[in-house]
Amino acid sequence: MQGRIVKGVGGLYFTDTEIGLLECKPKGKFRKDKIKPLVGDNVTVELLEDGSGLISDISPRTSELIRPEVANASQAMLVFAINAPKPNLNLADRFLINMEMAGVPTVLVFNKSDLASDAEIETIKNGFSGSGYEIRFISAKKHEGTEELKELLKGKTTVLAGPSGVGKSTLVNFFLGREKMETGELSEKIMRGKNTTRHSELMKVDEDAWIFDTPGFTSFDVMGIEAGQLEKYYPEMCSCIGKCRFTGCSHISEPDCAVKEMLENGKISKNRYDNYVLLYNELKNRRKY
Ligand SMILES: Nc1nc2c(ncn2[C@@H]2O[C@H](COP(=O)(O)OP(=O)(O)OP(=O)(O)O)[C@@H](O)[C@H]2O)c(=O)[nH]1
Ligand SMILES: [Mg+2]
Ligand SMILES: [Zn+2]
Repeated sequence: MQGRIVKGVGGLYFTDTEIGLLECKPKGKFRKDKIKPLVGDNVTVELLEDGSGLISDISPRTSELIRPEVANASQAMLVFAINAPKPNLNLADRFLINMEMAGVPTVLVFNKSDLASDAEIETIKNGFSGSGYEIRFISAKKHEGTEELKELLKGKTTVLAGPSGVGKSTLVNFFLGREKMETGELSEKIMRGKNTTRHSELMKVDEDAWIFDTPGFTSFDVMGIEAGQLEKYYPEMCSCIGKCRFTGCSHISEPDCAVKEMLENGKISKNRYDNYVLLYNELKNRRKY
């Protein structure tokens, strides 16, 4: 029988099948081969006598993310609040780079427009100008921009990701049309989420639209690339590759640099460029093991 893992808790995998939700364990061979089933996996399940299931095969994945740890997402929505909690745009770039590496297209969603000023929205827009990423400003609570966002789910498996307290689960509940996911207030003193969602969960919005709700994160490592490759993961820089005076230009202090020219002409935003420099130096100084 075929199924799809919708939730995993402590080694148990809840799998959506033609006969309903089954609690499944993976076959021993997976542990031996160091393969971990992921939420989102399409699997073959054998029904056991006690009514639970045994995962006997995992279909090849179209994508695999490490953070959040999900399989077969065809699109990501990176959710931040416009101002409560304040967005960390460096974290946004880290996430975007990882999605570029994983080959998963990402839409930027800035939530809580009901609490935001036009100036705050403008600052965020400018922060991503030239990047090519689609940005939506919405209010999950007041249902502003949410119907339009829901349109983007069609035909896709979308993973909602972002820090705690930005409204991912509130948005999921809007998409589902019911209060399935628990949501949590921000802590008042530090305006931060309380990590209400603890496990990634996959849900069906429609026959052809699935969404993952995922736990919030506060940090994000860029793994598996060298500083010199970072430019490849900034889409707006791609047109510059090879056009600087020096081969291997870091785009930081060299003269006649095509990227710095873009910065001067406003074709790459200061926000994106500054984060590039921070990440470049971080990758450069990372200890090699
Ligand atoms: N004002 C306002 N508040 C919102 C909006 N969307 C969500 N919230 C509130 O923000 C708080 C956090 O929402 P959640 O949906 O729990 O956030 P989350 O991103 O799922 O957080 P974690 O599960 O902890 O990662 C709740 O109090 C929501 O009611 C919005 O559009 N406007
Ligand atoms: Mg949540
Ligand atoms: Zn350069």
